[in-house]
Amino acid sequence: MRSQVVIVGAGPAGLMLGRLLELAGVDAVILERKSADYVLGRIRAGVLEQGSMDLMDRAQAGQRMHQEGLIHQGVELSFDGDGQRIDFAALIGRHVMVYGQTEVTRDLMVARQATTIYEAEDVELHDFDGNPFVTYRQGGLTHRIDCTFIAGCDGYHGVARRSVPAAALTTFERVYPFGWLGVLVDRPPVAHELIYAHHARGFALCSQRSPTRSRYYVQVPADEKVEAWSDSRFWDELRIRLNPATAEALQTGASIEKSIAPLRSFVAEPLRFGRLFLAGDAAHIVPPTGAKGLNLAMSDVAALADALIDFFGEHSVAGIDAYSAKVLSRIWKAERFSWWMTSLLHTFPETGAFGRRIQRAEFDYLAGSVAAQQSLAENYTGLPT
Ligand code: RFL
Ligand code: PHB
Repeated sequence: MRSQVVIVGAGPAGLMLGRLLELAGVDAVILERKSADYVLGRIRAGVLEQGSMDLMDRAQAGQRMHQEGLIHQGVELSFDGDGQRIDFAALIGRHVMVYGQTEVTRDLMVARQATTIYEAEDVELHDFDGNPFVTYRQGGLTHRIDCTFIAGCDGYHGVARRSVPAAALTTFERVYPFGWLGVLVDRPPVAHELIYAHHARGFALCSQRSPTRSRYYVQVPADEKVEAWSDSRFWDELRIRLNPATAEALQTGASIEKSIAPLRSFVAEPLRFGRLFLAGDAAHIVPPTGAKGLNLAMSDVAALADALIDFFGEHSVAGIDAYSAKVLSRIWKAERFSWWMTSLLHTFPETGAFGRRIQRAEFDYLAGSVAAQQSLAENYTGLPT
């Protein structure tokens, strides 16, 4: 088989890239290791920036998002129970949308006309400095797809970045000594907007998926086991970390999903190796505190799609030559913001009482400064592409 582009990974990055290419008449096969149901079962991000909403529209996959997505004009920050609302609409005239990654993925799957090969095992990338091809196994047979370009959209643990010779790649990493324990529950959200809370016992986040479905997180040590957290232990801990009025209003119930995600900052450079490109979590990881991971994946593939469309349509290499430097500049700004939000809101055992006083001062500065709030709002709702 031959395809102009082979995309590895059918997460939001791979599916969006595939959709943008197919609408422009560039053929792209997607190879995904898991089944479609498995991909849809992963509960992850919940917040879309304006740029991601626009991209869903460009992909002609935005209809349900506009009907069911919840527009949020601000978020609430809380520090030891003291609240500060960040009013995006008033500060910078922008907003975000709460619409689950699961729904984004589903809408892109439904919109896609071209081939996605699910349950493709042992995907291998070959000769991406010359005449690239990709092999995979399915049904006991090895298959081969020749192509002009390979897009590695296969997430942090994927095969694409690992296929690059170590000497060609520089990586930057910070692993945090904690993770997020997340619970999904069919109960109305505790508040209209998201609440990001700092507490001496650790961070907590009140998020949501719909008017009847909520998503909550608490910071836990990196080595924590999910089995150690019954639903009642989770709700008790969450209540402690929220201010009393919010804790009182919290509607609890049986969890429908519970999992722990480690927190990490990671960037690989560069993002192009001959005819192989990396995009999304394959290229970078941010801690979820800034709600940036999915949005960065979307902005990467928007740039990559434009570059590939120019290559096939106009025979121009300008876009593919510029891709890595262009997206890395935005990636690092999102890394900085996500690190900063994480540093402000979590407890860091090693920084002690001094560290907590600095965090308190940062929060008080934010509460008293329109400029600081505007900076947060600008970053949270998404920097320009
Ligand atoms: P994905 O979603 O990991 O998809 C990669 C796909 O590649 C497949 N794959 C392979 N396929 C073939 N061969 C192989 N060898 C393969 N190896 C892997 C995988 O099965 C998978 O289907 O990466 P992508 O597309 O780059 O998308 C990135 C986002 O998923 C991620 O950044 C976000 O979920 C991060 N994130 C958030 N981002 C936001 O923008 N806003 C948020 O509010 C937000 N909250 C979160 C988050 C991530 C979280 N976790 C669990 C890490 C909250 C959490 C708790
Ligand atoms: C979520 O709803 O899963 C979510 C929302 C905001 C974040 C992270 C996760 O910053």
